[in-house]
Amino acid sequence: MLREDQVAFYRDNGYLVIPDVFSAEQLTDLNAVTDTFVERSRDIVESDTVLDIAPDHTAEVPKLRRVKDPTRQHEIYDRASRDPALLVILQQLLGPSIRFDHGKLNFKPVGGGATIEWHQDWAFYPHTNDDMLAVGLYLEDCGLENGPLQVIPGSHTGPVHDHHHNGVFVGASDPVAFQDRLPDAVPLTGKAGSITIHHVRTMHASTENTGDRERRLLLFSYAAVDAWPLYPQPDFEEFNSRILTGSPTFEPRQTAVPIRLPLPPVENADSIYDDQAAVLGRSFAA
Ligand SMILES: O=C(O)CCC(=O)C(=O)O
Repeated sequence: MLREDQVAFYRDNGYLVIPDVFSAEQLTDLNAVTDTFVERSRDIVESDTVLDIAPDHTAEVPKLRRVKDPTRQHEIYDRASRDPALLVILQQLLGPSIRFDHGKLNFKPVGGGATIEWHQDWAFYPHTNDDMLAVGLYLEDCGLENGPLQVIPGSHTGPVHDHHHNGVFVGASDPVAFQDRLPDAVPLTGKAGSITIHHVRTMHASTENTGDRERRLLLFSYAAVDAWPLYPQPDFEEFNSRILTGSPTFEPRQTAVPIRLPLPPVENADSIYDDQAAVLGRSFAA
């Protein structure tokens, strides 16, 4: 359980880091399965429905960027997304009724890894209310040199920034718009088994991995059951099948949240990496 001061910190700052949520045994199992996806990536030359590879990926030096929808790829990730200790924490932050939204497993291999530009998840999937957050589980220790997630404290109560460029949704915000806040950015480092939590409107980003250890970040997004997506419209049955605690509702809760639509998309974009390739303002070297 989170202490009261941790809950208050999250409400004020829009993020948290909690050590030791997952055990060494859970991490061993998660990493063993994850190794099999890295091995599998050696056989492909372009991204497919499961694996997203970087342009410089080769069989000899695999540059896997992401395992897509990990909870659908292996039950070990599904189990992690429903971990009882995690659910208790989520209920403290989101209320009693929780729906799993989506997941991804992002890598930053040794010697680089994709830079993620500043953005708000909310810009990708606005809902009727913003009781939504993302949990990041570090499968390996993640220090400053490994490209940890970075957040701008308190940005979850500010505006939803423009994530468009040339009239297209590029999934990144030009940092010129919030340059004064960049010095406040906090890197969320942590030992393997730690989790990061960021509110759906918190500005976040990450740089490349300059260390000698791979960064593996398993990301799960969750929502209060009564947060209804404005875009795209979900399949009601599939939507409700992802409820982890509580019951379906026909009454989405609406709050006064700022909204921008992630439309139109970049042509043929399949991930944030493709979206952000078209971005204008760059916070980090491309
Ligand atoms: O992998 C990262 O460092 C951040 C990823 C992220 O923010 C995203 O995929 O939306």
